[in-house]
Amino acid sequence: MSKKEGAFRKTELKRTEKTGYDLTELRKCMEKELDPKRYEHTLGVAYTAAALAMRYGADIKKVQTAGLLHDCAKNLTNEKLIRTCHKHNIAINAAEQKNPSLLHAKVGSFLAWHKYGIEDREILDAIMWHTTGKPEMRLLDKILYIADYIEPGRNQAPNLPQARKLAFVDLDGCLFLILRDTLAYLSASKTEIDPMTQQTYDYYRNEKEKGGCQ
Ligand code: DGI
Ligand code: FE
Ligand code: FE
Repeated sequence: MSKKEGAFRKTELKRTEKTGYDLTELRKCMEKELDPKRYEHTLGVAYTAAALAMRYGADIKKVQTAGLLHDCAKNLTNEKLIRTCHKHNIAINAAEQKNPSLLHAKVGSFLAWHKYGIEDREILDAIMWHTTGKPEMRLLDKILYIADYIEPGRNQAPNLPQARKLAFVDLDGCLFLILRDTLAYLSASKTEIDPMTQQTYDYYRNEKEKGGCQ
């Protein structure tokens, strides 16, 4: 790996002809970048996402990549998150202004591209939307969103046993359960709700009512 010169000097991931880049290398980068608990969570998300990819026929390497990188901006301070957004023209909405930690998803997606050299739009999008979700999520987006919530290290959320089981039976049913519980939690804790979190919930509630979820 090259020495860091600028704050976001591109990390040179070892690339192989067959795989494009090496997941082991990416894992080592995250071990250096994140605190031990966050790194454990990251591994949990990557393996849970891989299991879901096996179940639903998604690309296993892509979901592991998204899982490994999804919280790569989590150790940045609020100031650094905001500075990074200003420097690279990443828009900050009112909810993010009030609660800058929400920006770790957008900034994480940016760093996955700019620092870690991931070019796959689907991976970058999954990272971008992993906190709020978004309407019309792709399979990869849903897998990362759900894996982040149910990975083995999580123990706080209500209905975790149900969500964990449902994830392997009914992906959209599980997605809705998580969205519903997240919104209930946010409403109860009276924190700012990002418009995208609300829009995602409304979209999937509507889908559920139409019976359009698979
Ligand atoms: O980064 P992680 O902790 O692994 O997980 P995450 O990126 O899903 O972030 C989880 C937190 O984000 C969780 O406490 C709920 C919160 N969150 C999700 N949507 C919103 C939100 N917080 C606020 N304030 N507003 C939102 O719309
Ligand atoms: Fe996150
Ligand atoms: Fe996470």
